[in-house]
Formats: sequence, structure tokens, C-alpha cells
Amino acid sequence: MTAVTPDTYYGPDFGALLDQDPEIAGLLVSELDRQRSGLQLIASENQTSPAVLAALGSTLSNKYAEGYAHARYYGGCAEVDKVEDLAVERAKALFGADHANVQPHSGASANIAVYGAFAKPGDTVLAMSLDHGGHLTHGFKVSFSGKWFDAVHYGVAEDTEDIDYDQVERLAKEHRPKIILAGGSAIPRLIDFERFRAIADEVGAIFWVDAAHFIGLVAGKAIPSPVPHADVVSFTTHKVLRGPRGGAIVCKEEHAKKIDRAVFPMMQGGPLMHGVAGKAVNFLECSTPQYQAYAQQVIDNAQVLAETLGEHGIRPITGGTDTHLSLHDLRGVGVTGVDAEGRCDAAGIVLNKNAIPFDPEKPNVASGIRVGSPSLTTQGMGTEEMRTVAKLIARAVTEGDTDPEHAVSREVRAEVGELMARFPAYPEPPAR
Ligand code: DSN
Repeated sequence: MTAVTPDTYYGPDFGALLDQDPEIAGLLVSELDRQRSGLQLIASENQTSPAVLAALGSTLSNKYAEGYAHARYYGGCAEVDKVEDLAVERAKALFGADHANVQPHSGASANIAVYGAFAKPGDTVLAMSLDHGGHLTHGFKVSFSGKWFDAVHYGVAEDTEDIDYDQVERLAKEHRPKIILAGGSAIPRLIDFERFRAIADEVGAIFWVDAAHFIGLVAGKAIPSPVPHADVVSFTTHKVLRGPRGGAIVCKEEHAKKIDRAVFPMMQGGPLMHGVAGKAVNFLECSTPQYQAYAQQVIDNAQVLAETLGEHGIRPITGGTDTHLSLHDLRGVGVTGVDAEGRCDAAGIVLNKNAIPFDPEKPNVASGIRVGSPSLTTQGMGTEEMRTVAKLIARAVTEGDTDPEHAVSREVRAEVGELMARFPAYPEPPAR
């Protein structure tokens, strides 16, 4: 384990934490150590910058700022008003949006606000089913969204494994939903926003895109944007986008008041101003040519990962990916998702089991894995390394074991270690 020193962790005044609470300080360091010692392939994770971490660890955490900039319910908000103004202006510029709300604490919170703005309990919402790649908050039965709204679900077509747009249109005409929602957590292909818009217009529905997974690629201009087509776009700021953990919403001007009122006071109290500052820092980072190069590399890397895993019999759903993630069917190699996840974990490779469309297994077993390239791309790996990573995943999945002491686990872990040494996550900062 890395020695605990003030310089080890990228937070302001780590020394104070170390003195006061060595137990928690030690856990922060051992988590950093974990992030540094394995391949992080969870498609929804990334490694945010030291600058964003500094904003998150700042005294902005102390400030109550209920309301919006220049219209707060507390005094002393002059400085945080400037922070929120910057975050909002940067978000609008980055996404070409009429309006931005940067206060949602998370993606789920942002989604609650969108429902709150446009629907009442009992209203019908048309969204992608979770087992075909949607999300819990898109009407899954045990989520608030499935309990409070009448959720109707579309899925993917059996032959293409991509969104069945004809089904979306058929269900929209049949159920006349208040909202049509596009997006999800395991969709490897680009979404046809024009087609969704046309369907929503035909039935008079609000068109909402939950862009949490891919908004970072949109910010980097690597894939088309939903913003010109959708009434409202919700997203998280910590996935490909690489900002702080949090949520945000952009929308058309006509919906701005509704969205703001739904975030506060309907859904949240005071915003997390340190998080808002982190979002502002991130939006500025995303406006650079370096970020655009990263976004394109994320896609190039994901495509090579998907293709090479396919060459090892681990078939990519839809035949590949246009984005940062691929979903793989393990039935060809006779391994379940839960076993694959465990075998990879034992070999120093962190990824998640995932249901695949029409999965015969239960979700906690699953027939697939989901693989994402953002973290490794942030570490500077390119397509050559992705071929190596895919081979290591394939070896761990097909020959490995959930026992970290198994020979294959040890061998793969040693190769992972070499790769991580060449492309470290959070390299040691230069001595000051
Ligand atoms: N849990 C996130 C994911 O992994 O996709 C979505 O909320």
C-alpha cells in the first residue's frame, strides 16, 4: 500500500485529515491505491482531475445557498453566486443550450426533477426497459419512477440488438405518453434523436434525453448532440465527462422556469456548492482541444476493446460500439456475467456483469459484461493497449478463477500491474 503522506492524496490539506482521523485518511489512500493498481473498466466511472478534486474539497462545502444565483434565501452568497454563474454559463456554452441547471446532486436527482417539471403521478412515460439497456429511474418497477408513473417500455429489436424505433412509434401512438425518454446505461450505439423528436411531435409528448452516459462524448464533439432536438437533457457529470460526481440539466428556454422550480424547491434544498464549483472547473476543461482529443480516443479505444473481445469469442452486442462502452454476450464462452466479473476482479480488472437483451439469466447472474474505456483513456492508454487489455480480460474470463491465488489470476494481475505502471492513474505529483 502507498505510504500515507500529505502529498499522496489530491485534496487540500490532507495533512489535517491525516492528523485528526488516520483511519479515514488511510481508507482514502487505500482507495486511491485500488484505483491505481487495477484496470478500471466500469463504463460509468472515470478519474477526475486534481483541479476538480480541489474544488470538491473546498470550503464551499460550508455554504448554504438555497435558491439560485442573485435570488437566494441566505445572506453571504456573493462568492457562490459567482461560482454558480460561471458553472451555468460554461454549461450553456459547452452544450449550446438555452438554459442550464447545475444544482442536481446526482443523475437520479436530475431525473426526479425532470419528471417533476413535466408529469404528475399517474402520467404515462415511454422509456427504454432496464433489461434492454435503460436505467432504474426510467420507470423500473421498484424505483420512484415505476411507482409514481405509468411506465411503458420499448426495447431493442432482436435482429439488430439496437433500439426498435418502430416499436417506440407504435407504443407512443397507442399510449400517448406525456414524456418520451431516450437514453440508458448500456446502449453501445448512437441514438437517432431526430426519429425520437418526430415521434414525440406526432403524439404531443415532451422529448427528454437522459445523456448521463454519453454527454462527455457530446462535450468533446465526438458524437452528435441531443441538445438541439430534445426539450430537456439530463446528465451526470462524472462519467465520460470526467467531472465531479453530480448531475445537471439543460433545456429549451421555454422550459427553464419549470426545470428550475422542479430542482429547487420541489426536489432539493440547498445545492452542494463545492460540487457546483467542481462542475464549473470540469466544463472549462471540456472546452479544450485536449479534451476533444480525449473524447475521440475514448471511442477509438472502446471500438478496439469491443472488436478484440469479439475475436476471443466474447461477442459484442450489436456487433460493436459507437460510444465509450460495449456490452458483451458471454454465452459463446460458457461463462456467466457474475463469474466473469469475479474472475476479472481476481485478476485486477474491474468491470461489471450486465444483463444483455433477451437475457435468459436473472439480473444478478446475467449473461453479459459491460466494458468501458473512459478511465483507461484518461490514463493515456491508446488502441495498442486496448488490444492487450482485451486479451487480458478474455484470458481472465475464459481460463481464470475467482480465487486471486489461482495461477491465471496471478499471471494476468502481473500483466495488469505492468500496464498500470506505464500508465498510472494519478501519477505522483512533482515535488513542490
Ligand atoms: N450506475 C450507473 C451506471 O453504471 O451506468 C448509472 O446510474
